[in-house]
Amino acid sequence: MMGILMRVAGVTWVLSRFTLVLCIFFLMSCSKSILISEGEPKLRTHLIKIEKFKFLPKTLVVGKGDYVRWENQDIVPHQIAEGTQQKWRSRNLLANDSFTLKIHDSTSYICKLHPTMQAEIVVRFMEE
Ligand SMILES: [Cu+2]
Repeated sequence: MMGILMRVAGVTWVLSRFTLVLCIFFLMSCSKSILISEGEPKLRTHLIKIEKFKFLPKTLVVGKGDYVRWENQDIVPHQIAEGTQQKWRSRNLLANDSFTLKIHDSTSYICKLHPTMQAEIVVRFMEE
């Protein structure tokens, strides 16, 4: 009789530990997902510097719907335009001027005033 009681107590103890470990894992996974959703806003603004007649970075990877802001850090004006079909373009950007655009598709672009300035934005698929 004592043997059976001891065995039942042992199994109960193991089960309770197992349940405790499961609860801890569950809580850890919950808090992690909450942190990720708070720490990574879905839409972001990315910066492209225009410096010494170059777009930096030359290739920028963004999420669909993110914003991109170009900042002209040269002393000469630049004008940003979509590369092949001229779907969009900025006004003339003077020194320290900036231009922001919401990005839905991958695109290549140039400077209308200095067409050798070329760069691209690549839209990556969201993992959800
Ligand atoms: Cu330019």
